[in-house]
Amino acid sequence: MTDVLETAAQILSRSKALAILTGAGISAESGVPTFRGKDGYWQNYRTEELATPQAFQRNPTLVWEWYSMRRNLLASVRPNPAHYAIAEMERLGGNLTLITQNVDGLHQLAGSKRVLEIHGNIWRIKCVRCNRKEERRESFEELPPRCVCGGLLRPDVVWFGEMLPKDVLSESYRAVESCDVMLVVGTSGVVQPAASFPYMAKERGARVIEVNMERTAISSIADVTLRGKAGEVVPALLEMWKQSLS
Ligand code: BV8
Ligand code: ZN
Repeated sequence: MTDVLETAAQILSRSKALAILTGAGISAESGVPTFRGKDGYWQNYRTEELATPQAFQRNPTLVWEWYSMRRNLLASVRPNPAHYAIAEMERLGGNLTLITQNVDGLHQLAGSKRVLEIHGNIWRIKCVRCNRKEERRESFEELPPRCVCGGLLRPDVVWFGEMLPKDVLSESYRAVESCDVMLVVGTSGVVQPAASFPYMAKERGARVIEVNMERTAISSIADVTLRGKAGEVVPALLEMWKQSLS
C-alpha cells in the first residue's frame, strides 16, 4: 500500500486546487451505517419508502421514525480519524473544497470550516408550509413535528427526485471544474449528480484518487485507488503528504 500512498501523496503535494468528495463510507468507522453496505440502511428499507417527497406525503410518521432513529444514533457518535485528517488537509492545503453527500455534520464537528453539504443536514429542519428553517438537535415529543404555523416540519435534506440546494450545487460544480485533483472518499458513486463529479473532473484532466474498501463505479477512472478503511488510509495519506512537504 505504501507505494500507492506515496503516489497519491505526491499528486496531492503538487495540487493547486483540491476538491474532496465524501460519502457515507467516511462515517462508517464512527458507527454510522452506510446506505448500500451489508448493514446499510437500504437493506431493511426501500428508498422509495423513506427518502422521497411522495413517501413523506404518504406517511410522514414513518419517514420521521427513520430520521429520528438516525438522529438519535448520530447524537452519540464522534468524527473518526478520517474526518480529522480532512480538516487538517484544509488547514494544510489552502485551496481545498470539501463536498459531502453526508447529512451527519461530522466534518464540521471534526473542524472542517468550509463544507458543501449537497444533500442537506439531518440536524436542520424546515417547515413545508412557511419554509422556516432551524437547527434542532433535541428529539421531538411527537412525530411528525409541527411548525408554529401549523405546517409539517421535515428534515432539511435532499430526497430522491428533489433538486439539490442551488447555491451549494453551483459552488460544487465550480470546485469540480477548477480542481486539478479530486480525492473521493467512501462513496459507492451511485447517486447523481454527485456520482458525476469525479468523471467531470477527470474529463478536464484532473487526477482522481479514490479511498474505498471496495471497487466502485468510480474505481475505473481513478488514477490511484487506495483500498482500505478511510479511518486508516486518509490519516496515512495526510502524513505522507506532510512528509513530502518537509
Ligand atoms: C436529482 C438523503 C434531479 C439524505 C440522499 C437514473 C439515472 C441517474 C440519476 C437518476 C436515475 N434515477 C433517479 C435519478 C436521480 C437520483 C439518483 O441518483 N438515483 C440513483 C439511486 C440512481 N438522484 C436524485 O434524485 C437527486 N436529485 O437528481 O434531482 C432533478 C432534476 C430536475 C428536476 C428535479 C430533480 C437527489 C439525490 C439525493 C438523494 N438523497 N440522501 C439522507 O437521508 O441521507 S442520497 C444518500 O445516498 C445519502 O445522501 C448518501 O450519502 C448518498 C450516496 O450514497 P453513498 O454516500 O455513496 O453511500 P453508500 O452506502 O452508497 O456507499 C458507501 C461506500 O463507502 C461504499 O462504496 C463502501 O464500500 C464504502 N465504505 C464503507 N465503509 C467504508 C467505506 N469506505 C472507506 N472506509 C470505510 N470504513
Ligand atoms: Zn411553518
